[in-house]
Amino acid sequence: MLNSSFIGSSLPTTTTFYSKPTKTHKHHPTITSLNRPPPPQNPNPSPNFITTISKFLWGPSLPPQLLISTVRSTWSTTWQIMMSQLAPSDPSGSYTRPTSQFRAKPGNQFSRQNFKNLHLYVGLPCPWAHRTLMVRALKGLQESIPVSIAAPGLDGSWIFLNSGTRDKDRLVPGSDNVNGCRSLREVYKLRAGGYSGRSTVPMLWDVDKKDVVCNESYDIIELLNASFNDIALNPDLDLSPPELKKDIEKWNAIIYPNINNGVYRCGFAQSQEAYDKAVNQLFDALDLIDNHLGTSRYLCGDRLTLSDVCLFTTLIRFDIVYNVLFKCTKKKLVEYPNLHGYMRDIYQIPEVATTCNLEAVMDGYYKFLFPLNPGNIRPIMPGGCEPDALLRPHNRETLSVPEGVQVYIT
Ligand SMILES: N[C@@H](CCC(=O)N[C@@H](CS)C(=O)NCC(=O)O)C(=O)O
Repeated sequence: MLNSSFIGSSLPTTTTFYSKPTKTHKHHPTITSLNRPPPPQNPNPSPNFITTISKFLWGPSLPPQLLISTVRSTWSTTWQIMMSQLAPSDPSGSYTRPTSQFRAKPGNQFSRQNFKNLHLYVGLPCPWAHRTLMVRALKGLQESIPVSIAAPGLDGSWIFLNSGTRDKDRLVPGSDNVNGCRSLREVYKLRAGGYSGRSTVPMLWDVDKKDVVCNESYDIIELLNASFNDIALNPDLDLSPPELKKDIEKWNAIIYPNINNGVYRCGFAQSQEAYDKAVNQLFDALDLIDNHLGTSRYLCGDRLTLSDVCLFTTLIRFDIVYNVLFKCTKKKLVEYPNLHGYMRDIYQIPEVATTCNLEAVMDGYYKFLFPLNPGNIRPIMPGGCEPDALLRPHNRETLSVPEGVQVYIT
């Protein structure tokens, strides 16, 4: 939990907070081997079983050309059908992300007085949900806005685990703590008006009215940042201060289409042209930001903002997932000195690290985005992405304003 000495205005210097990893970091719970065997959930039939069946049907010498051409055309058609469900595209084959149905902006659509008892639904692999967990932790809202963490089910929907294990140091999937539902779809359906759309995370739920308040991540992080200061343990932290709003908007306009959604546009592209366009835009944007971060600690200068939160949740998934599964192959993040140091700088905020369950991220993407990884094999964790490597010194304090000046707090 965030305490006032962490980001409070009494903090003497920022170097305490962003110091090189200390013993606490060394003992951080996320330092577990990420290459340990995956959980015993295996959706694939045994290879021996498949071999026996195919030998029975075709004998030991099925002509490989026939096998390949038959499977190729059947698989391509099935793939197109699955992708049109998973990732709708425009006529050029470019992924078009469906819009969120429940919006809430601080002020106009959301008035704090009308909401007393809220609950957050998330899934750990999801970068959009991760934003909300980060802002909730940084603002110290963990006690007042509890969370239920869904796991990806084999059909790609979000489910709750009855036997959810508890881990006091990091977030793990578990049960629905407020409605007792078995799936997120069931929760959405509890609302008075019913629901037939996509049951996505993150989702902010009104416990008293049994209704969805919002399922758009950027709206939720704006709300968490600005609308709950009466119950936040860290109300002085403003991740979107008025004087930086224009800068934040400018960065968001680069980051969202080219990077956050850009990696999905690479991975879900259904034509070569769509992929080429997306991948070039992605790496142009990464190059630009890497260059900017050579002289600026965060995107908007010395203060962490919502733009950094949004960029971070894509960067932390980059080398373990997007580089491989989504074919974002031009460079690995570890090859970008400034971006990689910047990512480590943010990761080393203790409240941020507790929101990063990288095992759950890898399991989620490789096992459940089945159309992109039909064999369901989870690749090994790249060495540079183990928590030990993420805790390496970043030395980015030197980019902040002179020592002794509090740069984090208004
Ligand atoms: N625009 C939404 C996107 C949320 C989203 O796409 N979430 C995915 C997980 S990464 C999801 O829940 N998908 C389930 C589905 O589409 O059924 C946001 O930013 O909150």
